[in-house]
Amino acid sequence: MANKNIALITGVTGQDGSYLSEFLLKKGYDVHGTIRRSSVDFRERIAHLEGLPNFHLHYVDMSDSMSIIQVLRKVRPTEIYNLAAQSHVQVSFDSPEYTADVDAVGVLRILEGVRQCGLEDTCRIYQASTSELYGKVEEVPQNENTPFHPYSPYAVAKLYGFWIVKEYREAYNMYCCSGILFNHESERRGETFVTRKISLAAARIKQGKQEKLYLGNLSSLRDWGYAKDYVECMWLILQQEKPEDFVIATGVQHSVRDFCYYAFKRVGIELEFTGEGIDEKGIDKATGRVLIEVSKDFYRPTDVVNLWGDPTKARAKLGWNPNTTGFQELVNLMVDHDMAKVAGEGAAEKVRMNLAEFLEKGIVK
Ligand code: NAP
Ligand code: G4F
Repeated sequence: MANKNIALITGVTGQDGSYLSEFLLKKGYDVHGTIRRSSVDFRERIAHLEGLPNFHLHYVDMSDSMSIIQVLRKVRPTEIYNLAAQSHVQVSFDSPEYTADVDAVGVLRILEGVRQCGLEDTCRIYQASTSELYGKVEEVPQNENTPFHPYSPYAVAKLYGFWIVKEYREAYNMYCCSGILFNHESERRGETFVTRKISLAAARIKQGKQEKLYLGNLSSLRDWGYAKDYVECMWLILQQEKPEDFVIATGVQHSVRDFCYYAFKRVGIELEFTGEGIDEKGIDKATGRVLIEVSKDFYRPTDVVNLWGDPTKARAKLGWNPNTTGFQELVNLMVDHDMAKVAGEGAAEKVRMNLAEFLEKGIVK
C-alpha cells in the first residue's frame, strides 16, 4: 500500500490555513492543523472542516518548542506548511519582540524539531515567506533575484525565517523552501488588513451602519491576488524534484485608493478623490458626502509602498496561472460577501460593529 500523505499545517485557523486545508483534504491528504489555546472560540474559518475523518487539530504555540516537538513526534508529517505567524505589519511595530520570537525563531523551532524527531529525510517543509522582504524596494517588479530590504519588525523577522530555511537546506540537505508570496486576500481575510477593512466599510456604509472609513496611506501600491488561488502554489512548491524558493504574485499592481474605488463602485457608490496626503478625501460623487478620510493613526513608522511581483518563475516551473482571479473579481467577491454578512448582522453582531468603530478611531489598526 502506498504511504499516505500527511500534512501538518501550522496556523490552520488563519486565512491561508483554512483554504490550504480544504485543498489538501480534496487531494486525499490526512490534514493535521495546529491551533492555539484561547478562552474564546476563534475557529470560524475551519468550523466546516471539524469532524471530518481526515482532519485533526493539535495545540501548538510557535513560541513553545516542546509543543512543536510533541506534535511532530505524534503526527510524523510528510509535509509541513509553516503558516503560523504574527502576520500584521503594524502590530509588529507594537510587539516587535513577540513578532521576532514567533516569526523568526518559530521557524528555527520547526526545522530543528524535524531534525530532532529524525524526520529530515522524509518530511518536506514549506515556509510562508513574504513580499515584505523587498520592503524599501530596490527594483520593480520584484523577482527571486531582487535584493531584500526589510522595512518593519515583521519583515526583519520573516527575513530570518527565509535565511534559516536556506541554511538548513544547504547544511543538512533538507527539503525545505520558501514561497515569497505577495499580498493575497479573500472573504476570509482578517478584518484589520486594508482590503477587508475597505470591503466591510463599503458594505456597512451602503447599508447605513457606518458613517465613514478612516485609512492611512491611500497611495500605497500592492500586487493583490486571491488567497484561494495561492494555496495551490504552496503545494506545488513542495512537489518539485528539488527544493527551490518561488515568488508568487499576479504581476498586476493597484493602489489602496483603487481598491476603495472599485469596492464602493460594487455597492453602487461612485467615489471621487480630492486633496492630497493627510487632506485627501473620498467623496460620494452623487451626494457630495465625504465617505473616506485619511487619519495619521493608520500611517506606519516605515511603510512599504511599492510591491509588484514578477511571477515568471512560478508560471514556468510550477505551471501556475497567476491571473485566475483578476483584481476586480477579487474586490467583487469580497464586497459581495460582506454585503451579505452585514445584512445579516443583528444584535449579536454589535460587538463586531464596535470593532469597526475602534478601527475608525485608530485603537485597533
Ligand atoms: P493569518 O490569517 O493572520 O493567520 C495566522 C495564523 O497563525 C493563525 O492561525 C494564527 O492563530 C496563527 N498564529 C499566530 N501566532 C501564533 C503563535 N504564536 N503560535 C501558533 N500559531 C500562531 O495569516 P494568513 O494571511 O493566513 O497568512 C499565513 C502566513 O503567510 C503567515 O505566516 C503570513 O505572515 C504569511 N503571508 C501572508 C500573506 C498574505 O497576504 N496573506 C502574504 C505573504 C506571507 P490564531 O487564529 O490563534 O490567531
Ligand atoms: O493590508 P495591509 O495591512 O497589508 P501589508 O502590510 O501589505 O501586509 C500583508 O501582506 C504582506 C505581504 O506583502 C504579508 F506578509 C503580511 O503578513 C500581511 O498579510 O496594508 C497594505 C497597505 C500598507 O501600505 C498600509 O500602510 O495598505 C496601507 N494602509 C492604508 N490604510 C492600511 C490602512 N493598512 C491597514 N492595515 N489599515 C489601514 O487603515
